Amino acid sequence: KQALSTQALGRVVDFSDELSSTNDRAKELARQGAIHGLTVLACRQQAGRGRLQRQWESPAGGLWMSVVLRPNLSLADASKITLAASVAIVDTLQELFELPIGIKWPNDLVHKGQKLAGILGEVVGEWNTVQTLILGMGVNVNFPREQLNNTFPATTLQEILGFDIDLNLLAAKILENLEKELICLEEKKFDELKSKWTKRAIGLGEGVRILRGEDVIEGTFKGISIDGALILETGNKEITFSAGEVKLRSKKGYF
Ligand code: BT5
Repeated sequence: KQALSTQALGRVVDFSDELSSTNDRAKELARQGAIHGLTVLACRQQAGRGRLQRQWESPAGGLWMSVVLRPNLSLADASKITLAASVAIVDTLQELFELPIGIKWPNDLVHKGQKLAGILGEVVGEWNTVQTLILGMGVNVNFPREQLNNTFPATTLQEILGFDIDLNLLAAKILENLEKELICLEEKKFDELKSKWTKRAIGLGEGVRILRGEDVIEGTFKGISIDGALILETGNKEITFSAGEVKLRSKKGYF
């Protein structure tokens, strides 16, 4: 806590050795009236979750963190908050270790083609009435890559840096950067966030494939729209895709 200079995020911490999922714990606390910024941390998750009920492997030594957010924003801004979380983590790793991390739309943080971190935003209840978002962030930190299943490309900070780092310090820096981004969003300054996000985006300006169920749509990845959707140019028209419905693939096959 000494290292933390936020106003709200992480001022109250719920810490456990083991949880099924920090997002589920944060949801439970949110329903009981948790304040904005309450942060749930666990050393390990037994049932960490990705998007669309995918599994998130969470051995000891990772940063498994969920923040209860009750921001002054509308439901349409929910996807911007996950973009803000990506930028906050990327900025933190740049500031602390000068590590260049790319963002694979919408929310995969990637180092040399291998996933280092993921983000899961979940709305609790009716956003329009209670305005609560649970923002889950998972970063592979102090454990070797071999502790994860080898069916997907992944890496850890220990693997990249060659040493272990202080998880509390990492959490504090991420929360500080996230709070700055959230304040910008509440002040309706989406452009700054968008340009930071765009600078790190993998595959921007290139030919990509969008997978939507059985459909494959090819085009050029032009950017992100005001609500965080992907803009694809095909022929001479532009189509936008929101994060929940599709997957992004490179035409060159590198992601
Ligand atoms: C994500 O989902 O990337 C969001 C992950 C969010 C995890 C945090 S941890 C704290 C909080 N509590 C939770 O329960 N969740 C959040 P998605 O884009 O669906 O990616 C999931 C896919 O990533 C899996 O299907 C695997 O292929 C791969 N994967 C699983 N565990 C991984 C890991 N530790 N590192 C890298 N890739 C992983």
